[in-house]
Amino acid sequence: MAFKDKVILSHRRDFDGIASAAELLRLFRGSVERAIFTNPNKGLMLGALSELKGMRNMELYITDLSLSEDGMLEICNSIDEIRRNKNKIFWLDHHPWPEGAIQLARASTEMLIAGENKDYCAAELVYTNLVKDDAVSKRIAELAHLTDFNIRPNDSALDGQLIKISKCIAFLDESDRRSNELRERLMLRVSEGEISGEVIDEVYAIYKESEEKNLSQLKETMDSFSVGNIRIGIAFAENLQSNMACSVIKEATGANVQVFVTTKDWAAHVRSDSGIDSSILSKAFGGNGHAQASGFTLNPTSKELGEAIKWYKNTVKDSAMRAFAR
Ligand SMILES: [Mn+2]
Repeated sequence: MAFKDKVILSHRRDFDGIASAAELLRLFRGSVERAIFTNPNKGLMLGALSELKGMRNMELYITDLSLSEDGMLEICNSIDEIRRNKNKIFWLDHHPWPEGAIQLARASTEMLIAGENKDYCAAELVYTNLVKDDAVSKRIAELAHLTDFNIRPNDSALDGQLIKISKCIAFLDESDRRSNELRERLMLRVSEGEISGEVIDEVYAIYKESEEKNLSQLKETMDSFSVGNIRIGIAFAENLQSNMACSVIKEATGANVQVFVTTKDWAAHVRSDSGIDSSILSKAFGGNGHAQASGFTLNPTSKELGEAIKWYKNTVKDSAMRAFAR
């Protein structure tokens, strides 16, 4: 059987994940069975993979998702199980992978491009390794590079569009039906090489309503402290685009390391000024990332929001004292 259905499993929270899927959609036009979006933690990855258990004779493309340290074996077992149903697995990612993870995933995939890549984001890896020749996809990959490496283009109109679509994507980082439908439409729009208009305006209007509420929560929970030359700012909101939230924290506190925590999933998004390695802090909590952009997740025991935030702040503070004191 020559014809195979394609299934895409990509990163839900950022433009690079959506862009990788949009390129594959162009490449495999008409034969993409479905695109699933998730984030690289154990629960979400296993949940996404479990949706594919009954499928046969498909090619599964996993993009912009790393294999998380927590759940590494279970995730690979789940992939092996999918593979035993005559499916093929192609996995392309650029995040740092935990020790032993690449070797583990190698045995479960037909193609694996993984591990920290300081030059290329996932959409660029998809372009150079799979797409190879398509002007629209090339452009999509270039745009993803800008957002993923936090590079602001000189063209202010383009800058505005990238900020806007990134906010929309972060806002849609949920698994309810409405978010899934809007994200699907947004991916289709990107696959046409468009990053503005239509569904993006529609999502942005919904996002704007919630932004005000989230920004005031961010300001109310903001805190900062110093460890030597390093000033760390931390703040919380239910959901905001991470780069934007971190720049608000930086502006308000003067911090050169900014920690933004989304209380919907307790994920911390860490950014730092150049010359400071934010991943030192993230790694202390079992997270990962690059020097200027990293992340980790802590799970507060208290269900009460104020208590949980207080606990989170204290935990980060204690650990930052040790991590950056070295
Ligand atoms: Mn990426």
